[in-house]
Amino acid sequence: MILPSNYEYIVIGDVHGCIDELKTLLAKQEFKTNHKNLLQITPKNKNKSIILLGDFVDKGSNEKIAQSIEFIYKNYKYLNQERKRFYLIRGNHEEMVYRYITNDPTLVITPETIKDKERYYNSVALLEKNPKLKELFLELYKECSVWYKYIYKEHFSVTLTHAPCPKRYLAKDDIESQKKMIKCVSRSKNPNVPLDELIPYIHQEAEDNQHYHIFGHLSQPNIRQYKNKICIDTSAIYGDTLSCAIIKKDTIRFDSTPFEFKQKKAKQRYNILFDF
Ligand SMILES: [Mn+2]
Repeated sequence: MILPSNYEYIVIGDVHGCIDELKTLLAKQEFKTNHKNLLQITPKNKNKSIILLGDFVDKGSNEKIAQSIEFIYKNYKYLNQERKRFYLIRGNHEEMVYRYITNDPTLVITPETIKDKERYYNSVALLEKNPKLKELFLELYKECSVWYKYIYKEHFSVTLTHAPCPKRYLAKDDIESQKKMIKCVSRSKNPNVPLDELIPYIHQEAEDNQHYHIFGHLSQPNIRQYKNKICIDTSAIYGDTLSCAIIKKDTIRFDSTPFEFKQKKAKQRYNILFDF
């Protein structure tokens, strides 16, 4: 899916229920919410669009996940009235939550998957007991794309996906490529492998050019960039920051906002990307 290059894009990393931080970050980028929780279009932001890079559900508290879904739903509808201003990219958490709540027949239920559901996908239980919220989520899920690409003239482009993936799968629409753009090999299942060994292609394929790949998924203590590969998941729900990349013409800049402690932070051990 190609993005029109005459607009500016605010690309936001893994939200995981950090709704307060999402609102703060958007306000810093000229999108302020009104008393109805709607993002206001003003002369300052009329040429800007918002893109969520996936994983807006799970890990946060039930209250904050519910608020996130409601906020995203309502503003997705509201901002996209006259032109598309709000885009969603599918993360592995949206994907798995969708599969659980729709009883996907290809998802084999074992003691292991039941444990995973409680441990990693806490939105499932929340949506199962709240049919109205579940409807909103299902509608948002359908609106998610697996990738977007921004192209500015010949020399500059940015491909956006939730997870890092080998170059050969990028911006392709077959089922295998889609899977690769949504989730890479699991860190939790390979806890003792350094991240750069677990996904070596990401630094091996990095190039010194202006054809960037921006992704999230791998929570990091800060924005990690190596040549044209950039990870913007800066661990908001783990108590660090929520970050965005701002694409304007042929430039990329970044902004972040700290965790606001309005919910309990989740626990994790870092595994740093581009740690060489
Ligand atoms: Mn993810």
